[in-house]
Amino acid sequence: MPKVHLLDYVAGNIRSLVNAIEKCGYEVDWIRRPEDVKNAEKIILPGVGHFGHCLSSLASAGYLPAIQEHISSGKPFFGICVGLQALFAGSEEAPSTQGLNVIPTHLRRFNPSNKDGSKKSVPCIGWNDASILHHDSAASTSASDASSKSFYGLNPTSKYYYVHSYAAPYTPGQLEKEGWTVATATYGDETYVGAIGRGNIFATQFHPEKSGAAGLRVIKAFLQGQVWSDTTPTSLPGTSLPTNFASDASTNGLTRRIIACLDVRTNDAGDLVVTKGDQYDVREKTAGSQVRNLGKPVDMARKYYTQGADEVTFLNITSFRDCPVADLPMLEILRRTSETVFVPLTIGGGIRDTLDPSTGKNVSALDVAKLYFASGADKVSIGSDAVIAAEEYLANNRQLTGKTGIETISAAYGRQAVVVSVDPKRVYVKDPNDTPHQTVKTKFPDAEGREYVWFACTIKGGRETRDLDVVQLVTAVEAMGVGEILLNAIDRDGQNSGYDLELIGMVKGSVSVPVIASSGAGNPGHFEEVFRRTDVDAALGAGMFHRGEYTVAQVKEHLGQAGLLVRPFEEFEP
Ligand code: 1PR
Repeated sequence: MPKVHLLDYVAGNIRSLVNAIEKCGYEVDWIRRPEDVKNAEKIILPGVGHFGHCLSSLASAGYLPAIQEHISSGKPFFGICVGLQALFAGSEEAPSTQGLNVIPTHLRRFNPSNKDGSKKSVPCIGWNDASILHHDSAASTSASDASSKSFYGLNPTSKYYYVHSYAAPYTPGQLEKEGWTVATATYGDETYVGAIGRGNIFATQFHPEKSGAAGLRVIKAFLQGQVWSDTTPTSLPGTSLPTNFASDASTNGLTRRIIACLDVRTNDAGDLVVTKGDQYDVREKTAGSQVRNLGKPVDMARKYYTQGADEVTFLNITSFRDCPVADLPMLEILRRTSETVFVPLTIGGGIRDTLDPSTGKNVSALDVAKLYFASGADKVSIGSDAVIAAEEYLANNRQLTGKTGIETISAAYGRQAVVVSVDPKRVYVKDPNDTPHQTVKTKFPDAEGREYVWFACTIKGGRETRDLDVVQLVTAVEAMGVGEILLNAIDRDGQNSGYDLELIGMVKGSVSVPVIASSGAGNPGHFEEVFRRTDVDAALGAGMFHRGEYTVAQVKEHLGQAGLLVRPFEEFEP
């Protein structure tokens, strides 16, 4: 097998990149010391998390001169995400840290407000373009016509997975004058560099290893040294409709993100199965009340990937009882899933400081998260532990300790890698003054006619309700450094009656990090409803997919036909 060298210097999910490279028919050789760089022909520099952390790790390990030499020698170089950012002079994220300065401009943080006053979530998480090619043919030796050709496999109608808070602003003509070919993405009113290349250098701000077939094509093009090629046609899932919906302006440029969620637990026979309940009760209502078994986790994840799911989430729903360090089968599920599923994977359940029963030693939330990242997860989702941490934060006059799981994982892997999964329950009151918690007037009063509701956080899979409301929780965890909120609703779970729009509106109005709507989806129309009636960033479904009532492709087809922007369907030929 032909080889490519990967630089092994950062924390993060490198496994998916290795899997993607192997899927393209190449083998990975590791660069573990600066001296290894000179033996490499093609190098990929992956990067996750913090610009300053990445660049100072590279600098202190002595890699920067070796990388500079590799680039100037004309050998192929591919930087991914912070690996792209490393090519620039510096970043607002770490003003005192220098980049490689191959491109002498600076990266800036996204502004959460657009000039027209509309909002956008930061970090930017989701699928966007890298297709509007800006190419100065006079300055380039390549005579290709950028408008009809594909640059490193990039496609004008494909979408790519981005996750970042900082970006290289794009000024028309500036980089092209220096001979660069630039593919841009636009987030709200900010246009930035999505991919860039010149000579032997190529880099993407998006994660090609997480961008499905479209991303694998980019990796393959780099590996095969194919700079220019023909474009590949895409279509809306299930139809031949075009996929550029200029009318869907409220997404800030991102597609409507659809997530398939798999609640996983051990059944009574001891096998890990995908299960699903009503209001968090996952046992059958029949005699024997077995744990409902809806299928095998790896097979189901793969099925949803091929149907066009933009992300897959696994929630280990009984991990509060066990130590996840001892839960090797769950790690194995991640490992096997990441071999064939090239979209982001989130894993939740049991991420907290804990005791390893086999050694009697303490294991930190960060150690647990490390195991998950090393097994193929891109994000970890924290439930119960986030509630406890938020309570302590509020009791402590909003002082951060730096010691919570959210803070330690976010510091090491970047905030985009940390999700908080919220499991709220409705609590009805007659009058907002009857509770210190933030209420909303509901369209669905309870049997006693009470019209106000607050949303109480729960822990341990809804078994214990706390005196903490969702707004208190999400604002606290945002301050601690969470990157995204996965917003369940116990009352709606498994009800097939649509999402809790009142809850979603309340949470979206309180934080600027992305929010995923969860619980209650029963048909494709519910996805359309939540996207039209709230500003939510993504929508998750479980039961309706597991029971085979609808496929992910049908949801996307429905959204596309309704004029909402969805990621097109593509296939990859290795
Ligand atoms: O508390 O950090 O150990 O994490 C445990 C995780 O497991 C939490 O994210 C919690 O939400 C989840 N969990 C615990 N018990 C259950 C249960 O169902 N008994 N599942 C559970 C949560 C909610 C969603 C579900 C949506 C959509 N499941 O994952 O998929 O409600 O369902 P629908 O589309 O069928 O309506 P920790």
